[in-house]
Amino acid sequence: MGAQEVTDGFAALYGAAPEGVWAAPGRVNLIGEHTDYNDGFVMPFALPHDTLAAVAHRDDGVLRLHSADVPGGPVELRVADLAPGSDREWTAYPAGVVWALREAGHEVPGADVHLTSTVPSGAGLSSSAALEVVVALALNDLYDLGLEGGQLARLCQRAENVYVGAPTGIMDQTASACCTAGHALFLDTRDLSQRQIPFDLAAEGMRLLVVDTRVKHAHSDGEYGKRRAGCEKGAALLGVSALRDVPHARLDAALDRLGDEPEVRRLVRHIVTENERVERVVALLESGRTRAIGPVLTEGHASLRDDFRISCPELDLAVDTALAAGALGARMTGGGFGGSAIVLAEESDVPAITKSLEDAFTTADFTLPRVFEAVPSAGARRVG
Ligand code: GAF
Repeated sequence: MGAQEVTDGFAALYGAAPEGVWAAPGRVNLIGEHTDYNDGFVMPFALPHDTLAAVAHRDDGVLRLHSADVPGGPVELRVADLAPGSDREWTAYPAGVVWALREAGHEVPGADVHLTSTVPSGAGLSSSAALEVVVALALNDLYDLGLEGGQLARLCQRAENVYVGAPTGIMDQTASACCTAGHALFLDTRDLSQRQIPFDLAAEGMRLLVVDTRVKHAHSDGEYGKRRAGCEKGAALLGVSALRDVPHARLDAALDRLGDEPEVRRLVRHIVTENERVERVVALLESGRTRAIGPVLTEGHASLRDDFRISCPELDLAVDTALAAGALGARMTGGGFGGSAIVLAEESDVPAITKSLEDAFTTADFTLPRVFEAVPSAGARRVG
């Protein structure tokens, strides 16, 4: 659905034209997994899949939310009654954004919102962040709040952490708000500095595939929070404020100090090596050695599977199958426990890799994955 359809949908629903249409994308993360709540490095890029929002302001304290992708009419809420933990439905994400803006002192007296999305949900591709960011950007424009992308991302993260109750980091919202077409975003989650790294695989005869295993994942359940708590425990035992502060060169010494804590050791090893992998990928891309990032991505998968322990049989099968069929590198992407893998491949190998994935999933009696190409696309913007 494009800007015109969502505009027409808004008019049919609310009886008047919207004041504008905004878009915010999902993302894949190239490298840097679970490092964002450890003050570390990440490197996502925006997908061509967007969430669109047609929005009009209201002055009467009412927030009406509707999604073309969810059955039923608009949900009507009073902005003064918005409270963390009060909503377990999809509406918690946009309502949480309104709550976070108001809590930060911004005047948002209400809105009519009509949404639709092509970002696959539950696939580890940040459909929640796209939903938050599109609403935040629309309200920022309509109420002239003057917030820039990074500030909107932080407010959206607060909505997700406090209002929705999912203890996620800052990567997904920043990716949706700040990515640019043709680039991956190198983000330091400690000082939030950003660098846009040119990432045009097609120009070099390569492709990046997303393999959505269709195993649904969720962040508000316990496993994500357990990993986060384990990392914080590791930092406390090592006497640092975050695992970012453990240098890669001192990893062995740090692991020795955690001798009695095998689980914490594994988590620490993943975070410290993953930060180093992000730096290696940045250096390789900046020196034009794009193909050489493949093995680094694959190393990242092994670390997430064996040390961080957040992969699943479907993700491992996708990675192993793609590599056996000639991929340059492959790894799971996003929070884990299902969701998607990414595969870096020569363009000429894509048909064989796709066929191998279908065959392997059929043989394993798994639901067939959805395989599509990911082209680094634009971040959040006004489209109508
Ligand atoms: C999820 C979270 F939302 C991110 O903040 C990040 O931690 C990611 O999992 C893992 O890298 O997408």
